[in-house]
Amino acid sequence: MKTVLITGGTGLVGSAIKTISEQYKNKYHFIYLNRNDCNLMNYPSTLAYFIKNKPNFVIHLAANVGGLFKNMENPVQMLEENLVINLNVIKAAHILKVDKLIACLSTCIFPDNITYPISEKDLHNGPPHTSNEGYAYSKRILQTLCNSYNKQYGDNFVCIIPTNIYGPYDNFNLDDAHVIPALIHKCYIAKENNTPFIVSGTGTPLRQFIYSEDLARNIMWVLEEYNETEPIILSTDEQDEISIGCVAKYIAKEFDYDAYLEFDTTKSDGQYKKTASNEKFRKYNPAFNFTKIEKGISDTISWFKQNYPNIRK
Ligand code: GFB
Repeated sequence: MKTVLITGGTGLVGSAIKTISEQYKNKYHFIYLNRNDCNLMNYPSTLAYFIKNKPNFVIHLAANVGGLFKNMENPVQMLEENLVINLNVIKAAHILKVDKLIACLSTCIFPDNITYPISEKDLHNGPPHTSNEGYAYSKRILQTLCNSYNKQYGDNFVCIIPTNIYGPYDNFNLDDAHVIPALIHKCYIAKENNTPFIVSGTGTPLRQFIYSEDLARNIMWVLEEYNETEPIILSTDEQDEISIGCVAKYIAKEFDYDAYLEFDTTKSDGQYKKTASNEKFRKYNPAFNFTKIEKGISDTISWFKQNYPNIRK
């Protein structure tokens, strides 16, 4: 049986892979690595862990991630920590001659001043949005690193580029979280205390949101059937793009929060939009059914309510 090592294995996407892994249990031995098992900031520890576990495949999800406000406040850590983690993991995967490694980027790393929709070829065609420079360049360098190992040594390192991800097992910390988990937590508190549900910014920015379990299925497809080494965007369709204000309304409805939504326009809107084309993915998967945002938010909120005492917050 082949071994699949998942770095960041207990995070949002790693947990989603675990949720859908039942169908693969006779085919792969999955290892869900988290920071307590191995410090990926330390190369000797990283290499030792890889040598001990001898992965055939690596799904590299581990990263210092966060929402708009965490990125705006911590560009140094978002750049430095991700650079170090990526250098260590990619080098160890090369040393162990893994059959395939999948590295996870994000559509926020594409140039900000661009003709939409974004496609894979645009990745390095201009500076990213100022709100997430540190993170964006650490991920662009990860793509260049994978490309360089493929060219120089013939490795099989592939980069996936998801849009904004949400789902169970996310980080719901009010300051560091991405928009959907942050608003779910805010609305929960507003409902509990009968206080205003405050959305940061104007609520007009647009985003494409992919449900974590859909992304997990897409990643297993990339592992098993995507034979290119060129990056691929994993995103819902363009017409599923939605405003932050609309997302907040779906969340309020799910909590039966019927008071007015308030928008704190002193807070940043970040990038107005980053509309991504999934044409390449659709060429391979014309019939893939992405979870509708209302259903995804509803399932995430059910999980949130059931697990509130133990969630990351
Ligand atoms: O998911 P998010 O934090 O990041 O979404 P980005 C930000 C959008 O949601 C902005 C609005 O327009 C915010 O004004 N928003 C409203 C909120 N209320 C809140 C709130 O309570 N918390 C947050 N976080 N946003 C990130 C990148 O960009 O995209 C990351 O910074 C990563 O590096 C991620 O790539 C996928 O979509 O703007």
